[in-house]
Amino acid sequence: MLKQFLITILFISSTTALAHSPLVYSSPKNGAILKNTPSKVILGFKSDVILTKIELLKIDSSKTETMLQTLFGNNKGTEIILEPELPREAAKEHMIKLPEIHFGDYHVDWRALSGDGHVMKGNLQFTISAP
Ligand SMILES: [Cu+2]
Repeated sequence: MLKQFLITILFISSTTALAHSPLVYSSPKNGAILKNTPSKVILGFKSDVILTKIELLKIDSSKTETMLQTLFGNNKGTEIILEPELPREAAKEHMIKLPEIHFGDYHVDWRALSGDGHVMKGNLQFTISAP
């Protein structure tokens, strides 16, 4: 399946110039403030993508970020280990199960390969409010 998809990517990228497959929706939504702990993160794209990276960080508000750390994405917080299921098959929607997480600010970084062969990346943040 993966091999087929990669062959398709090579074919498409050498013949036509398609648009990216942008993120269309997510759950939690970027900036969401949640009362309940989410059990999963859902990323929905315009068309099939292979998710190649997903990282969940709990933001440590006691650490102040320097400009360089912000730019290079270092030291944003504590990484929360997710099930190592990547790479997945190409799909429009990807669901990532979360371990039990508690109140605080969270940051999700993702990276995906779109059907036109482009690497896309993005992030979203959400907050679980204190009970
Ligand atoms: Cu593209």
